[in-house]
Amino acid sequence: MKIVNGSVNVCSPGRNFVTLKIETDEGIYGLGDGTLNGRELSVVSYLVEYVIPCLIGRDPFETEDIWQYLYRGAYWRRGPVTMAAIAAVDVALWDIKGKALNTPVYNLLGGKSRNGVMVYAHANGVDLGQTVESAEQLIERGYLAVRAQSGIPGLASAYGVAQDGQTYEPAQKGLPAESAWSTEKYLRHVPMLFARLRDRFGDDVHLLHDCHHRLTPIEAARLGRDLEPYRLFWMEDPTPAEQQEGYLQIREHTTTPIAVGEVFNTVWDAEMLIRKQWIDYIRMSIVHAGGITHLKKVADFADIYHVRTGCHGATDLSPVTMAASLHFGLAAHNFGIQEHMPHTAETDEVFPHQYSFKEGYMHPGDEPGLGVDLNEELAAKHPYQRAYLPISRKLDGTLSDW
Ligand code: KDG
Ligand code: MG
Repeated sequence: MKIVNGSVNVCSPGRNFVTLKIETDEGIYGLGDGTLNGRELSVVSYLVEYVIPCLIGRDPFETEDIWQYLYRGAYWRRGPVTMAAIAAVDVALWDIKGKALNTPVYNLLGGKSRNGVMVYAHANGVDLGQTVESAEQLIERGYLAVRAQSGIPGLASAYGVAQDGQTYEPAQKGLPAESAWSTEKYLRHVPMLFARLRDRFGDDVHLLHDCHHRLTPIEAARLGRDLEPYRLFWMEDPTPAEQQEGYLQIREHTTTPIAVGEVFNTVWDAEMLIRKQWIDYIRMSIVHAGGITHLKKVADFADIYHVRTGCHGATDLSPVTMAASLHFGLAAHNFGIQEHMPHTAETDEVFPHQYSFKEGYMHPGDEPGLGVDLNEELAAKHPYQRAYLPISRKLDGTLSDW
């Protein structure tokens, strides 16, 4: 089998998505996601101008060699644009392999290690009461694990909290929105949220929280300690991880489990974190970390050090990535949990898919390949619109981590 064509679709059914379609001389095609929130067209240009021409004529079964060709062969390694483009190719090729062999992708990754993929959903509200209510609705819908984010008294907006009863979606049209941040107010408020949640829902539900890289290591250590009575499943992205040793400081002070990695691109971003066992969950995603080929290596490496997976799954990761993550999560031995932030109905229509949710678990379905498609006619009705993630400033105006 030979690759005969590659094309990139950019659409915006509620938010922007970049989808690569690779076609073969046998009529089989595969899809890969290359969406990089707020920087989408840079991946498009990388794929169209530099990557696709190198794929024509190649055997789509050679996922390892093609991955190495695109990674080592570029000389300029790593970075989110490069790795999202490589991921788009890699996932499309695994989709082709599955279809050609008439088997779901999870069978190519070792087969099922479990019956379903436990997912967590997002509860949020402008105050504690609304967040508890939102968690209750999710638990009633069958979720066994809930991430909770709440508005903070004295701050007009907070990460992960929807405005005016809308669904939370951070990227917005126009220039980047700005929000105000106060670590002090946040650190006072979050333990109250989890006290309320544990009190209301008891011990069985898994509770998670995302700090979104906003704390210093010692602030995160303090939050981890304050949250210990509420036994979180994880505290996510407590501090930026460019300086990996910051995580040692957190680890030395708290037993609250730590998750990080949604902005990582290769195993090298997490190598020390994993090897030193400073984290419990690695959250790298298939789309931003070079595809299934690379994430499998990361997971196998992490497995040796008791680190489990917890792949990023926000709405800016398209249904193609969601499907790929579910195949991966069904197969990986050290799977921990998968994020599930459901897409809008418009997005689900543009990307018809086999995956489904039942009683706290998701399943990728048993169709050959990934079990997800792209309705190009419908996609054309939702043209790309430039959008940015917000930025964040401290109360005195200093730019801080969003
Ligand atoms: O594009 C950025 C989002 O994917 C990110 O803010 C979502 O932190 C996130 C999460 O954990 O889902
Ligand atoms: Mg996050």
